[in-house]
Amino acid sequence: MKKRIFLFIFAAVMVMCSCAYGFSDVGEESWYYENVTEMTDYGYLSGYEDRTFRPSGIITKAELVSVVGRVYGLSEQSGSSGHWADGMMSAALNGGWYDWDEIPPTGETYDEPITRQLAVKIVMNAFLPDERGDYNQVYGAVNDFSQLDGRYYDSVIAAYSCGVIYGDENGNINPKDSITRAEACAVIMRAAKLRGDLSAYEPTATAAPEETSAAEPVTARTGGVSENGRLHVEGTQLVNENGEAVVLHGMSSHGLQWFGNFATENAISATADYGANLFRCAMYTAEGGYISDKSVKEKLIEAVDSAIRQDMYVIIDWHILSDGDPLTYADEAAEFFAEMSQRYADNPAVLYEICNEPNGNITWNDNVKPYAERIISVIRENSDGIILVGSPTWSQDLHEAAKNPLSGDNIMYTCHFYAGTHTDWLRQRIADCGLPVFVSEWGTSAADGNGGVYLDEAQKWIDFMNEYGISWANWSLCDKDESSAALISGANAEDGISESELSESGKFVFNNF
Ligand code: IDC
Repeated sequence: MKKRIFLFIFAAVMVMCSCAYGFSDVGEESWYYENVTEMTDYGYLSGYEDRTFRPSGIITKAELVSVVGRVYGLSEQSGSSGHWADGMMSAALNGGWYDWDEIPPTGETYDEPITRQLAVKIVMNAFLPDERGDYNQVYGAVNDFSQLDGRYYDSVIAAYSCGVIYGDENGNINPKDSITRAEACAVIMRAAKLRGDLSAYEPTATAAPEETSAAEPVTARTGGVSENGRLHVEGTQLVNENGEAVVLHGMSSHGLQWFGNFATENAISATADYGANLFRCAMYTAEGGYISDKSVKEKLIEAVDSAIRQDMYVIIDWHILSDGDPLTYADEAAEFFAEMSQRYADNPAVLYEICNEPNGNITWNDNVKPYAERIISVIRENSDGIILVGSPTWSQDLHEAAKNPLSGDNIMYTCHFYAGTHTDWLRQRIADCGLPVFVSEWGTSAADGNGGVYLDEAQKWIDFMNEYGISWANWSLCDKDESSAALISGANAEDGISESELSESGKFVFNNF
């Protein structure tokens, strides 16, 4: 009964308003008149100051999600991008209306047009998540069905079957085109009405997007996964999805078994706020790491997932060190990388570093290469992602690897340096080796992680890596009392990292992201 009364008032208000405040460009005879009027009367979406609605204008991702959220009655959650739509975007993402890679929570694509297929998915997930349709029928009826990306099949089939969307005069749905404001109104209102829970139609006090969008600037992060996509190796260079050279810069964690509290989403996000587009998760095998305590894997997964949500590239590092021969735990490594590559199979963000630093009485030919061949074939069952391979002498013997390199695509060789220990000769080795090189760990200190810091030499390294387009991760994001640590003792990265919490090394490194 209550619903009926509400509906009646709703209709009366609608008629009154559409007379008094009608938009000059929304004629009563237009097919979208009713939907646009309903939407705007209730403040879910507003028109422009000049009393136009601009029905064929595009609607952005943030606008669409916000409007759906308002009609649905979604409660806002906190977000960190600084965008006006943060609250709704976080709630919608957490509610599973869309996936992180479709609209990364960092906000840089919030103001881009939304595709029709994604809009339909969000609308259906919000209002009609259980609706299904018949694949064969829709496939037969929609001419450009083949244009759809597979992940949208279910939503589009359901939406078409229950009349939330129709094809155009040619039977096309144009899934990758943008959706207009008028179309969005229609699709949202049709779905909301089909759900039939009219209580959600009650107007909220939230202002319409146009009125608030100018208020705050978007924190723009660049160089992330949404921008560069899947990575490849071309010649000696890391390139993005479009074949353009790309460089990744960021922090390595310290040992996750000790300093996992600096590999949280907030801490990782704080490095991205300074411009990092990479995070390395160092999972020690020995020294209380994975071999003796498998629970550190959960910490690693948490860190990897966090970096992914922050739109960053992320390295899964099998951090051998005191266990210098990678063959020692090759069985465990094979099992571990089988699981990780299965888990992150299609995820473009993930890079695999299969042996941090081989060292001791071992060689490339007899130890590292056979180990690498075994682990690479395990990963390749699931993923074509970038694989980083170390070399003897703590990942400095590139010249040995170069004499007998691995075969296969998307393989890079790591070179690790510490500015207080490694100088010109190691840069020369990189320049001469002819291999694709990735500096997955370096420090401003001496090789023991302490001493210095050696910023003049570190600057030479930065200049060199910039010249050669080499990606890097710096050791390490933690507050340990050693000079390579980026944070001062007692720093708290949970509420962001302030400049005063950065160590001398941290200041230098964060300035170079
Ligand atoms: C160091 C840490 C230090 C720790 C030590 C042993 O900074 O706190 O006690 O490992 O676990 C590497 C290694 C990296 C080292 C680092 C500095 O990959 O694990 O971290 N380093 O010694 N290779 C060269 C230097």
